Amino acid sequence: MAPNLEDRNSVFEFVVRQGNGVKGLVDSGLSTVPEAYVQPPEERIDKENAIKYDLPPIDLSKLDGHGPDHDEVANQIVRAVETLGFFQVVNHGVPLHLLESLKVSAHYFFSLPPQRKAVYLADVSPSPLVKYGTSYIPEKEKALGWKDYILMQYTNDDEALQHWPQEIKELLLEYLRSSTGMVKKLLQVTLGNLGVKPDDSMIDVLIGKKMLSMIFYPICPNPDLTLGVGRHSDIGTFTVLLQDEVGGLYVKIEQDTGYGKKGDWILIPPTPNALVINVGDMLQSI
Ligand SMILES: O=C(O)CCC(=O)C(=O)O
Repeated sequence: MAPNLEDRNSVFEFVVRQGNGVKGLVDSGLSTVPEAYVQPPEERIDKENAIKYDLPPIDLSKLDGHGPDHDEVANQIVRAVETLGFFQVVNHGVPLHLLESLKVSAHYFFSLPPQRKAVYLADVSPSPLVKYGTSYIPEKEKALGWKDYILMQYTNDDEALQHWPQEIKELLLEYLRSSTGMVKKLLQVTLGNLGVKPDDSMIDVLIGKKMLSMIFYPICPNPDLTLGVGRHSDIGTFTVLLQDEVGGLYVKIEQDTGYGKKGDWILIPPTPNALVINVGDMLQSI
């Protein structure tokens, strides 16, 4: 049954506990965002004054040789890692047909009837490796997040094939393998700049736990009042993001750089065939 949109508990029960998600809320019909999703003003993004990131994506195919192109690209990566901590890459080695299929699979998964997704809600999921939900910590958040997600942890291929959602597991595994290869190259370049020549086992330790998530941001009637994923940093080395053509990824600058001043927001627009790379806390602390 559709929730009473005025009542936070009713919205919470429908969206979070029953697993209908924001997708279910939107499908049940609404013309304004329920109060439970309205972010306090200090949490909202100053989109009007955001700076549009306009550096060309870094061409990773140039890392394959040993000539001046290799060094130039390595410098671009190091500069991006040390300053904004976000950059885009093309010719990254992850097949483009795979990226397109991933977007189709994400739409497929989130368009499943709520009861098919709700089997992966944290309390009932058949595996601790797979979790479907909406806000990350809905009991604690001041405002709920305008998104639904499915998170899959990777331990090994066998467990992934056993536990990840049947219809998408092969594709997700292929993407994980392929993007991990790219992340290894990025780590070699980044650590190489610090004078470290990491071998495979050191890289594996640095990468640590691998996780894959698909996040769906349903169309929002008042996008200026809400956030999909609120302010955060990622804990690992590199996060690889595949955006669709809608966009909406903003980065806040922590200290003055060539990109802008402390406190400025930067919009990272979707770029065809590119992946977005985000430096995580672990790498930042090295
Ligand atoms: O969907 C996005 O582009 C951002 C997601 C994100 O930042 C995250 O999950 O850590």
